[in-house]
Amino acid sequence: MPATLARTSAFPARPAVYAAYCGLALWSLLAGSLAGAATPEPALPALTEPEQTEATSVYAARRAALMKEMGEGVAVVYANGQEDGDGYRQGSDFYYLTGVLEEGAVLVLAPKERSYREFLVLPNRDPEAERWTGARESIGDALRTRYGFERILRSDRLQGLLIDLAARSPTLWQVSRPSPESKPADLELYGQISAKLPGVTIKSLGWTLERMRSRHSADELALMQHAVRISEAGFAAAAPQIHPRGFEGSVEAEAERVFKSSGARRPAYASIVGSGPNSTILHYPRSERVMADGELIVMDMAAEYAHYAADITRTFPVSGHFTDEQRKIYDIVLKAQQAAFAILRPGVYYEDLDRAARKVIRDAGYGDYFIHGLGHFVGLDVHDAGAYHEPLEAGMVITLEPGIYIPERKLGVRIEDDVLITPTGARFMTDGIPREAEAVERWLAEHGKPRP
Ligand SMILES: [Mn+2]
Repeated sequence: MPATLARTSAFPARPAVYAAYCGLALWSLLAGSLAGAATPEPALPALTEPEQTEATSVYAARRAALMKEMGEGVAVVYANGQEDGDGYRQGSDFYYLTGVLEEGAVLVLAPKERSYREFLVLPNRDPEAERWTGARESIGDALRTRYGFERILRSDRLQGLLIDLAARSPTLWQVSRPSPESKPADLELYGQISAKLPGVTIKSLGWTLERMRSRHSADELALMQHAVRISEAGFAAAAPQIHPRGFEGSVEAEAERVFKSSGARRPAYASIVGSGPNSTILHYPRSERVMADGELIVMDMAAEYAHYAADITRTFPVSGHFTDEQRKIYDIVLKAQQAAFAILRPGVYYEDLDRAARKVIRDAGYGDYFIHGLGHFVGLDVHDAGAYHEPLEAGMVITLEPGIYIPERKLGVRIEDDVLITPTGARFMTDGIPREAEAVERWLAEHGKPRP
């Protein structure tokens, strides 16, 4: 899914080595090449069902790492989730640090405390509301074990807790990056606390959490790879719906059916399925057009599995074969993606990739038709957290999604893949659906509707 890119940098880079990840990646690369076969699929971590969360120790380790960066003071992270068509979706910063899916929850961290440094604050119980949305547990050992917190309090004690902690270590940390859309509940609370407790300072942790989130563990990468595989299965299931007189909605419905029946809770974003003139609309939301012979169809659709997103776009000819004009544009877009991939390795900056891809499209004469950024980080969110102004590192996953959109020709092409940065270069995680034009035509002949 294309993202609008307007990002600024204010904080310096901080190097980090993820030895465990690198060791594993190296091992799988070696194992793959020695066997002369493709790299084996990474093993999925054990998940707690039905929530699809990882072990509580995973989230505890992340909180410990964040507290190490804080050093002192207090941090509050609000759950900040949102309702979507598939129910409540937990805010990703909060989820990353807790694995807790309750609405209205708050995390409090206080690294200088002697005994209890982390607190989970949950809304008061409401028996009448719970008749509608499901029963919630009372606070007790069972809940403390399930969430991995020694201290769980109710929301009415949040202010008192903060005053207590901030009086002993008077720095209040903004952990989540501010976004133009969101209301900064943490800063509002900090304002209330500092009004009662003179001498308290409010500071930003900068890009610390964004960096942590973008440096994926081996388990996270395995979950994302699985989200990719489910998504690819969705494309294959949707292929027979691509034909003259086919319906965009059937393509979308088949793909999403496979996402959900394969264990995805929801699509990672609202599917974009646009044929003909709709192929040039970046976020075409309706999927209600009947395709015609000689058109292209852009399909930007992927699953979220165990809270992790995939993000894939393919552009296919409705008839099964590209016209000469379509093929020309398609090959330019593919070449732009290949140009970015060719220079991708640890230490490269995102904007260098963008420039490399953009040069290919501009040199071909279509610079004004590539109107979005080259890509974005992928992780818990489809447009994930990450420090775009710092060099890329092994273990990060980004999309490469160049596109050319020519409304006057009713012709749009986008090719989007999820790419893992490895210690020595990069690897396509989305290697299950072809990209080369001829391979696309062969794949459609194999997976699509039988044609006369
Ligand atoms: Mn995307």
